[in-house]
Amino acid sequence: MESRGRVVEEQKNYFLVDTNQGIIRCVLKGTLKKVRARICAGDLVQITVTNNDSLDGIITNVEERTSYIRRPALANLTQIVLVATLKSPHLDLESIDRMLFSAEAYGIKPLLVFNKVDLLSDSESKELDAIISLYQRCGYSSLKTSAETGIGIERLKEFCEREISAFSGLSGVGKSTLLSKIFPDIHFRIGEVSGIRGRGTHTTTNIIIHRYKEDSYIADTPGLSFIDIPEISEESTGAYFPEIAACIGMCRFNNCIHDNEPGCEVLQRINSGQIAASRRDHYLKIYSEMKVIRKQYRK
Ligand SMILES: Nc1nc2c(ncn2[C@@H]2O[C@H](COP(=O)(O)OP(=O)(O)OP(=O)(O)O)[C@@H](O)[C@H]2O)c(=O)[nH]1
Ligand SMILES: [Mg+2]
Ligand SMILES: [Zn+2]
Repeated sequence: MESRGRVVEEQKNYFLVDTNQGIIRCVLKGTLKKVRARICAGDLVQITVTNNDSLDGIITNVEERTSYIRRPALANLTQIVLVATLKSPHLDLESIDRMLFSAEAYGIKPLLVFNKVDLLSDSESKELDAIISLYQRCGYSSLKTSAETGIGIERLKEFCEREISAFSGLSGVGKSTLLSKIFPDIHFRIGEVSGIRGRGTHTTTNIIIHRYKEDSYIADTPGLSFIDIPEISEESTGAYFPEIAACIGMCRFNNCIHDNEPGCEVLQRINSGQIAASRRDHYLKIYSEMKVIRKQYRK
């Protein structure tokens, strides 16, 4: 019987495919084996169910993807939930800007979630509101949550509807705790170091996509602090900072990198408070890194 579904887990020799008949354990059709590396969690596939009782099948075809990130290998993500905290761990704007940049370059919509708001004093809450408005001006939506008191959890669930999401953010910001609020029946490791280093003694952890609702999935990606930096030219770095991209064509020099050039529109907007200096600094840092990466790439 033919069916269609989504790969929700990649195991050593099998792919688990979520279909309307349930989870089918599939192998790859011989002719697809050479593209095996390209099939991963999130892929939409056509399958032939070979045994209705044991729920076994064969993947016969893979549909074209709308997005793909290499590490962690995930296909068709539509949303990256960037979890951050003002306190515990301390807010790191550079890591946020790097993750926003990667999400933009991969063409995946980011959502900023500021967790642990229960820990904030009044003045710290104001500080957080200023950060949220900084990102609002770049066009990014934010959500304030507390997995401790439940603030914002219902809204977070709404934001995950009809999306394929992955949670990302520095260790300790509360990704697993938030996921456990969305999926009360699933065990997530909380308060344990799950980063690359901490994973040493464990067997390789699979990337699993949990079905949240019809057409909504959330990827459980242990230790996902950063997603891969995409391979782009350094000149296009600014295109993935929306407020810098908005200045394209407005600087005096058309090859302006918005460093210290005369007649730079970005600098002018920083001076007038429309663009945050921190965003431009992080953009410049990534720009020079992309330059180095590209040089290595050319060698
Ligand atoms: N006060 C408070 N503590 C929280 C909140 N959310 C999570 N925590 C605590 O923060 C610690 C880290 O939470 P985790 O969910 O393990 O963090 P993580 O982002 O999954 O960390 P890694 O898996 O290492 O990347 C745990 O001790 C949680 O109980 C919150 O909203 N408020
Ligand atoms: Mg975790
Ligand atoms: Zn400029």
